[in-house]
Amino acid sequence: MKRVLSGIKPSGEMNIGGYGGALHQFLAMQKEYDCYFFVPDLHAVTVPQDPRLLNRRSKEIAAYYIAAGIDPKQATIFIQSHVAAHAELGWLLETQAHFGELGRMTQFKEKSHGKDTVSSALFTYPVLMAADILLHQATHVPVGDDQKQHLELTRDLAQRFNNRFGTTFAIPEPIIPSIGSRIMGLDDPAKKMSKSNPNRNSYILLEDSPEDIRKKIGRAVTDSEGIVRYDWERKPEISNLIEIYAVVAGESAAAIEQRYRGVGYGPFKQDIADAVIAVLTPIQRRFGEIIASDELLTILRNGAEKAAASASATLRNAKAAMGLLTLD
Ligand code: AQP
Repeated sequence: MKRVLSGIKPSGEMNIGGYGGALHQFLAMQKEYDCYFFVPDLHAVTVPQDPRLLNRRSKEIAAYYIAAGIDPKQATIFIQSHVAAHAELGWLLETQAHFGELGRMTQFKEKSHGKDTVSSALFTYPVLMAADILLHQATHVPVGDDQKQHLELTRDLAQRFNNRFGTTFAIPEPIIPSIGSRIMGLDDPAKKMSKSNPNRNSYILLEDSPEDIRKKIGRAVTDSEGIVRYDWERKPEISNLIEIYAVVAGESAAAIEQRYRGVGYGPFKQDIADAVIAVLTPIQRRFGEIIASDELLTILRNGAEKAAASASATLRNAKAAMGLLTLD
């Protein structure tokens, strides 16, 4: 059985970066795989969070999963901290991870850069991510470009553990979408579109109004050439806009390039805004219904129960393999 596990951190409001790199991909996967989509709140707290906002955002991310079309009858939707086995396996895997390899993680280097102090949890974050994946025996993990290195570490840890203690974990394969795996900031195509960017014009939120979407895309940086071409090397600003357009319109970059041959950036940007609005409007409507309903909490309760059941055998096997005393 092919199983997928993935999630979006509740570290800020959801934007179309996470939609393109994750949520949009989840939708395509739910029919083909046994899917576990979770809200990694334990990952969010590796950097300071406002407790009240974290609480609300965790619910919101789960509501966006459903509003975008994840069917809770097919997929298991849950909050990471509701299944204690994630933290427990995280600790066991930390005993197998090397200090040096964690220090080489690009995301850690970026997130700790220029900070006087960072939490030790930020340093061990990729090990918890490995635990999330291995605990549920995920065979496939959809990841954005930026998460490739963490998945490589997950595979290394699984292999190291299996070699040392006997086969316990499935070795997961990455699924990197050909389009949407890197959506960069609207203000700077060298930086990933991130929830934690303080510049609100750098991203389009899933909750943005049509007016805000038009404004933000209108202000998105371009070059002065006036040629719509998909070429990340030479035209990162335009390539990023094509990437966003391709995700929301379900078209290839080549088809978009073709259509805007000889047309300037004005109409191109207007059409992107229309396409983003067309995708987000129904999601926003459903989100409004779900977030206000009791159904969401029922879905999360059921999801946590199912995820805990799926986790228990692997956790027990991992503990027993390491020689920890078990009573069953
Ligand atoms: N801009 C993006 N382009 C493509 N994929 C992206 N993802 C996130 N942003 C982009 C992918 O979405 C999944 C969930 O990511 P996450 O929210 O758990 O963590 P993140 O990548 O750290 O997201 P942010 O927005 O940058 O959060 P902050 O600012 O809090 O660190 C992942 O598969 C990710 O690749």
